[in-house]
Amino acid sequence: MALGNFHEVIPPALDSTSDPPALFDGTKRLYTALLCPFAQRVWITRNYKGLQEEIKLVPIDLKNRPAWYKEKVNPANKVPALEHNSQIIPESLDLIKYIDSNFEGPALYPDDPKKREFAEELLSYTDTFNAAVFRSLRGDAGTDFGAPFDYLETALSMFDDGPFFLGQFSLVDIAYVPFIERFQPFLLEVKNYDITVGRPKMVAWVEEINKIDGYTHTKCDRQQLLDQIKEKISLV
Ligand SMILES: N[C@@H](CCC(=O)N[C@@H](CS)C(=O)NCC(=O)O)C(=O)O
Repeated sequence: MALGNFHEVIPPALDSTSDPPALFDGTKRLYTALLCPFAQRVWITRNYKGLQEEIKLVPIDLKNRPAWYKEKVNPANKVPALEHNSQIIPESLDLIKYIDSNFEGPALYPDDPKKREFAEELLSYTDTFNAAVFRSLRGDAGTDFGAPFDYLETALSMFDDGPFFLGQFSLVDIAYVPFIERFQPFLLEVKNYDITVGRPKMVAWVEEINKIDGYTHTKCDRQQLLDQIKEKISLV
């Protein structure tokens, strides 16, 4: 799937001074934040399925959130959230599955039961993976940078019908890529650790995923990502 020449103009983020959109008027809206890796998962899914015209992006300024966002859209006050069929659907992993099942476009979840079972295992590992990397970045005792990436390298060896986690590109790749996009340059620049050394499957995965327009159109500025991780490490 290619976005071709589609060049999306991202609307400005809504903040505490902004009025809400015309909620539940039938418009499908993805409430997002451009630097949020969870929201990026949903943005990639929407792009890959060719839903750029159908699902409108509504960026929210997370540092100066509009009060109506919590009151009327998502009581958890987080992005991402999707407005669809008079409902709000939160939580990125639920949302990427929801969009895949409820909208047109190339399927991102295979039918093969073996692949589905592995997909569930990898999707449920994402939080563990992120937490493990953050613990190692903070230098917690008993942690090392390599272990979570070794897990992914082994996972990437499971199917040989393509370079992605389930062979072909899927929701699993989408769930991980925003985080790898952040961890890879951070580990390289700040910790002098290259996640691709000794991990040939990871090398191929990074190369191939960077050919997917639906993803590359969502990539963030590298320096902003490095600053974001630095901020998170000192906060957590
Ligand atoms: N588990 C949620 C996490 C979403 C999340 O933490 N989003 C962050 C931005 S990256 C957020 O909205 N934070 C605002 C807050 O926690 O108040 C998901 O997967 O969608």
